[in-house]
Amino acid sequence: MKLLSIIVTVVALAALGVGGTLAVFSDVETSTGNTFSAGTLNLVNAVAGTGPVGKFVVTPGGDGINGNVVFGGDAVKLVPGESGSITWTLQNTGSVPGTLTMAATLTSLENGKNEPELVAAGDVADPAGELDLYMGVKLTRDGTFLVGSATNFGKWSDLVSALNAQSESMAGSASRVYVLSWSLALDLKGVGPDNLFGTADDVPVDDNLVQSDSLTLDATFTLTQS
Ligand SMILES: [Ca+2]
Ligand SMILES: [Ca+2]
Ligand SMILES: [Ca+2]
Repeated sequence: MKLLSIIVTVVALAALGVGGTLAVFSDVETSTGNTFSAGTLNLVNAVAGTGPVGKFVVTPGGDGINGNVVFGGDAVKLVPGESGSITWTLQNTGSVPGTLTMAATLTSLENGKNEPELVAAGDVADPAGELDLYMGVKLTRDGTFLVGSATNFGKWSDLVSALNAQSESMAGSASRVYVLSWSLALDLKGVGPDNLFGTADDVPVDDNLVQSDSLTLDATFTLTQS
């Protein structure tokens, strides 16, 4: 009877796993490599230009580098009958979509008045500098006219307004190409009520009004995560 009791106890302990291993069902799954990576957003401005031979200098700009086109340097000023262009190629070189906006200002200077400008043209009490009033401009974005048309130039003030109104979505790697074309007609005129040069309502002026005048366009391009 005692021997039977011992045998039963050993069997019971074995059943509980005491003093040995017990194989059961099991399974293992993993979740390693949970990773968080920030995207990139970077605007690059490449500048190109065309103009009268020997009368323009292009600084091509780049990533973090100011670019511009200077027409009529110190020794080679512009005269009526000339034209040119500035091309801004703006690219989001990052991976994150952004919205492109612009801030543009125009500074117009008289730079003194010689006898033809002051006496013959009567540039006495006008705004400072008139070059911006009689130089026609066009602006396109990816080939679509924002100012002027295929046949007519428009006003500088409209060009500045158009730049400041830009709000363009730009996916990663996307580009926008803006082209500013300008023309100083051989016979200068005002735009007239339709705000376009080369139309019937243009207003004749004395070309000497723009002697020595200059204008500067400053533009800042901003790409913001969208
Ligand atoms: Ca002047
Ligand atoms: Ca003037
Ligand atoms: Ca007109």
